[in-house]
This record gives sequence, structure tokens and C-alpha cells, in this order.
Amino acid sequence: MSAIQVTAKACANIALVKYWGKRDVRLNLPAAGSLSLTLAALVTETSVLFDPALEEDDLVLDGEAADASRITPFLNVIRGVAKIETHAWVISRNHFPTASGLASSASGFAALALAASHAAGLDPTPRELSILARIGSGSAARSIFGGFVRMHEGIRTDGNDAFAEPIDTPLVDKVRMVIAIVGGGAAKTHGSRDAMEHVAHTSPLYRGWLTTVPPDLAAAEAAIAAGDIQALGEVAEANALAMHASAIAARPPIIYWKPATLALLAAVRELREQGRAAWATMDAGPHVKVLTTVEDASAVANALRDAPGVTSTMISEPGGPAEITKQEPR
Ligand code: 2P0
Repeated sequence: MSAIQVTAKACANIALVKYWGKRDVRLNLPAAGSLSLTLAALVTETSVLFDPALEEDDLVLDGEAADASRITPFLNVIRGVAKIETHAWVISRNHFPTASGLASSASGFAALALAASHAAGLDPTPRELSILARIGSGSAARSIFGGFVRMHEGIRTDGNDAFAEPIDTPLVDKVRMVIAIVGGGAAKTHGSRDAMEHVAHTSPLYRGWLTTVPPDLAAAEAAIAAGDIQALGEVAEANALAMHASAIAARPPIIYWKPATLALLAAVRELREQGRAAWATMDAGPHVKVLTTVEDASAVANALRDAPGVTSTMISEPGGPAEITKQEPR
């Protein structure tokens, strides 16, 4: 195999119907489907080169040497398919606003899946890439695609039907996501990988959460098909609150919210009362992301900037699919 260095970029995504619980931990097979919006403002760019001179994988993350142990098993999957044993240089950079606390495994593993598979001489289809990215991180399966994306839970034990697909809709040109950063993006207390397992095993509300997902997915898909952002926003906000309720009820509890998170939820409700399009969603941290329209994005961002405890806000357009940005023979 002639060595080729491949650079790929991928955008993070925010789920409107959340992925929260697995049916298979090893393969990251989700217990239910999910639905997300890919965001242009949150990009990871990753370069990969397989080099016979290396004795182990070498990772540089945001300019600093990093522990490669989370990516080596993932690269092993790619090496297995490509029938190579060579180790790789991996240089990855998150082009996120500094200290935002939004660094996501979704954009990271989507960019790595694309760059590493091509650097290993493979040429996977977008669906194969989505399956591959999922093995790195469940939410990364969605970051292979742009705009609105639907993740399928699948039923197979090998995971070959657990992939994401883009939802083609003109609604994507009408929406924006406002991200309100709480507390300067300090490190979160519970990583989502362990947290969702803990919730699944100890929360009396986990089963209720799981029964919420299929009707929420159906409602979100119907809202997108109808171009109805209000219906989509209402289901997204309710779904996020249900996910957090399951976490809060875990034993011991997992409470991601800070006082500012609740202040933001109140501010979003107030914006709606003023006639603005604004619906909130929260992930494994205190930050609040608000689904809104192109017209209302500035007003929403301005209102949230003034909420107590908010350190910054940004407005993101929907992002595109993961793509290769550079290929150089070495
Ligand atoms: C989501 N989250 O749908 C949900 C909502 C966090 C809260 O997907 O173990 O980092 O790598 O499959 O993808 C975060 O979970 O978990 C996530 P793994 P991942 O966006």
C-alpha cells in the first residue's frame, strides 16, 4: 500500500430526539433511534497517515500529545477491514470556540472514520462510514451527514442496520441553533458514555424514557416533513426534558443542570411568549441549545446573552456532511 495522508472534516451535531441508552455497549448499538441537526459552527479536522515506522498509534489533539488508547481499538477495526497492521499518525483539531465545553466525540469520530478509512486504502459508502463512525461513538454516526439526520436503532446483533441517514428537507434552510454556554465550559462531571449506562441500570424512569422515544421520533419526522418548526421544537424540548428526568432519577442522581440552565429555560419560554421561535435542548452538560429560525436567531441570542450565568452565545447554521479536505501521497 502506498502511504497517503488524508485530512477530513466533520461537524458536531445536536440531537433533537436524544440517543440515551444502548442495546450493545461494545458496538455502540443504541437502544432507540435518534434525530439530530448537524452544526456548521462546530467542526473537527483530522489528518491520518499509516506509517510502517510507527510501533503504536500516535495522537496529537489540539496541538498536544494525547492518549491514543480510545482511538486504537477504533483504528483496529479499520485495519481489520483493510487487512493492514500498520500504526497511524492522527492529528486532530477542534475548531470550536475556545473553552466552550462543547468538544464532541461526534465530530471527532466522524472525521477520524472518514480520514482513516481512506488513508487505509478503503472507499466506504456514506452508510458504511456511518456504521464505522458509530463504533467510535454512537452520536458520530449522525455527523457523517449534514442537516437533519435520522439514526436508526436497527435490530441486528452485528450493527449493520444501525446507521444514520440524512433527511432531505427545505426546512434546513430556515433553521438556526443558538448555543448558550454556561459557566465558561468547565469540564462536565459525568461523561455521557458512563452516564447513560448508569441511568439504564439504576433509574426507575429509564423505561419510561425509552417508551417516549418512538412517538417523539415519529412526531419529529412528521414535523420536518410538514416544515413545521413549532411542532419540531415542542417535541425536541419535551424529549430533552424527559432524557434529563431519567438522569435526575438515577441512583445516585446525575444532574447536569446549573442554575443558569434553568434561567435559560425560563428565558426561552419568555421568548416564546413574546412570539419568537425558540425551543431548548440540553445534552450531557449545563449548556442550552435553542432551535430557532433565521429571522429570530439574533433576537434569541441577544436575550440569552443577558441571562445570569451565561458566558457566551453563538449562532450556528446547519452544517454539511463530513468531507475529505486534503489527500497527499507520502
Ligand atoms: C445525543 N448524547 O443524542 C445524546 C444526548 C448526549 C446526550 O449522544 O458512548 O458520546 O460514544 O456512544 O455518542 C453522547 O453520547 O456516546 C450523546 P457513546 P456519545 O447527542
